[in-house]
Amino acid sequence: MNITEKLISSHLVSGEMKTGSEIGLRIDQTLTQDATGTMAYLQFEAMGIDRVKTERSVAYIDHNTLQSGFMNADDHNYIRTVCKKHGIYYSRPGNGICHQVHLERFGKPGKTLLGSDSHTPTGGGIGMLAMGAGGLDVAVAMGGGAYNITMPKVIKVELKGALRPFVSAKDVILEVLRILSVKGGVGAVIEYGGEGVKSLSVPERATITNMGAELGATTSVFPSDRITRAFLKAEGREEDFTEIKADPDAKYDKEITIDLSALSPLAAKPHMPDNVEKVADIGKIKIDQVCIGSCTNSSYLDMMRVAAILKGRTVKEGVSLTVSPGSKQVLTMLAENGALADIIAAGARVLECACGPCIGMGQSPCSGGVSLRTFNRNFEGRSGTKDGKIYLVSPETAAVSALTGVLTDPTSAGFDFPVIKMPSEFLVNDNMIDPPAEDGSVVEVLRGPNIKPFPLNEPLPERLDKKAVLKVGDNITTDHIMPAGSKILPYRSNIPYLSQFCFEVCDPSFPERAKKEGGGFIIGGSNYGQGSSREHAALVPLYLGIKAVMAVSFARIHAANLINSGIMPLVFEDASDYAKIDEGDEITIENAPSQLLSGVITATDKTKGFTFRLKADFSEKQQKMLLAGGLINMMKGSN
Ligand code: MIC
Ligand code: SF4
Repeated sequence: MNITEKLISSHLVSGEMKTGSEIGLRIDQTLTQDATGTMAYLQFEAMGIDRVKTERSVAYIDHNTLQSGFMNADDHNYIRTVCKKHGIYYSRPGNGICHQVHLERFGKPGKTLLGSDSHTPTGGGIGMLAMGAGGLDVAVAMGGGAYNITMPKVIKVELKGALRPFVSAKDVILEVLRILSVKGGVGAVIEYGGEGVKSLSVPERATITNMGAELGATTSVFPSDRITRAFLKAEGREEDFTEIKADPDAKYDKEITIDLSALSPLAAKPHMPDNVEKVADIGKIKIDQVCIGSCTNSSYLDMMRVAAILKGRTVKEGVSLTVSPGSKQVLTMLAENGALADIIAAGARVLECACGPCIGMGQSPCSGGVSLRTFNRNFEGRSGTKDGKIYLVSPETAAVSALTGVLTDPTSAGFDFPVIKMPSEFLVNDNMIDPPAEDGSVVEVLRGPNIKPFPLNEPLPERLDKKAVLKVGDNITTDHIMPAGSKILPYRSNIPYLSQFCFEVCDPSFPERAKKEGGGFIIGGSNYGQGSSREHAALVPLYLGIKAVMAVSFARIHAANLINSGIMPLVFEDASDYAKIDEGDEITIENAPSQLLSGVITATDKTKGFTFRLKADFSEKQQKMLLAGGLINMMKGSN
């Protein structure tokens, strides 16, 4: 067996390990963050379960830490108290980004982790089967329920050689994105192997599995070996180590080889993570901003390299450099060894240990500004500046460029390469992680006025007769569907308010139109819903009356979120039908429930006078959910 098969078989509770069939997995650990967590815990409460049934569940506060107004602070209090009551550990604001802290303090090789954030595969860096999901699926897992996925294919990435100085783990995942594209991982787990693995530390592996989310993959995973053991030992928890490796005769559906020693510094150009080119080939474009941090590149190793490059130098005039260390552990260690002083002295603007600019929480670049970021997403508008040009690069490229003022290939800029060793002991202090109460019944859950009930759908009607209220193109991200950023994120627990901003980047008139028409259908191209796990990208369309999304193809987590919300993700049987339908067309689906059960839906475009077929390729459980109008309705119905 390969690693993926080993992890799946040891957690399989239903289904067969046959590529493409539905399987149910036992979930050992869960994580939530605050932008998706409020909804997940409201849903968990609605299930009426007293205490989580997982081995470890943790809630992190890292996204909504800009508290302009009472909303975020109210949500933090809600999450804090709901955790205390129901057996969940609570990582306070300031303690760090969920994925970084989870890797440091809780991740265990061989375990499954389900997180309400698409970058949960970071845990694959330590040999976990770590997957992102919508909040509702995480709530079900906290209640002891299985997580259902389609048995993935396994793509092996064979790593050879070792990275040259100034070429880093970020360049490895950018290379994988260049080869496979943002759709290349759909339905697959990306499994790393080969001699080259031995040259990568756990944080470097985690950078690679983290940004594997941008491939659309179910997850990515590395073996758990002596390097993993050393990392866990340095975190004071060697007892959590288990070795996990692929059998010598393991089989894969596809293999690609990357020679680490042949890689050069790369950048993903605006506005897609797979729009990758060599930094040297893009040329010395003038830059306005550099942001270093995010769950992809904020480890101790990354920050130490950045500090060493900046040491004794000054950020170029006209460039704003921000640095956000990934966790309190990282920041404290930098403070104690003096590296933080080097970062500050060079002129960096040090931000708190949180997502910050990555999710548009401040630090939007200037009009048309060029911003180099060590993050994982450069979707249009995500930075908060619609015409901002975001390039995704390694910390080394970012730091060197901040000094030169232009995009610079760090391998040929005349800098000495800082050799940084992984510490044999990290500074462990869990004083910002609050354990749950022994007796939850005495805890009162605090609910501020910002927390509104979540919307519920209705059972699927016999006949749907609605307009195509919106038509969009390929690779629509959840940032298009439900933008984030500092103005909107505080309302993640207020769906009616959020709904005003649905599809704002594509068509600001959409919410009004959808309301006026009493909802309708969305027509999408390929890879509809890629990116984040935010179920708000399904809950808001549900609130606006969307009954189905008809697309050429869907991203995994978003399709699952739509189904959980009772919205049908339907795939054009003949992709050329996409072009024939225009926004505003009247579309009818007769006998919707029985057609759904048959696996194919025939719809009529009354405006154009033609019929077309849509694949309704759902498991039995998903069919039930769609008929009932979503997971919560289905669960209520079966009680
Ligand atoms: C993101 O990077 O887009 C986020 C914000 O972390 C999301 C979750 C969210 O929208 O709350 C993700 O990646 O799932
Ligand atoms: Fe936070 Fe950005 Fe990572 Fe999402 S991608 S979890 S916003 S740091």
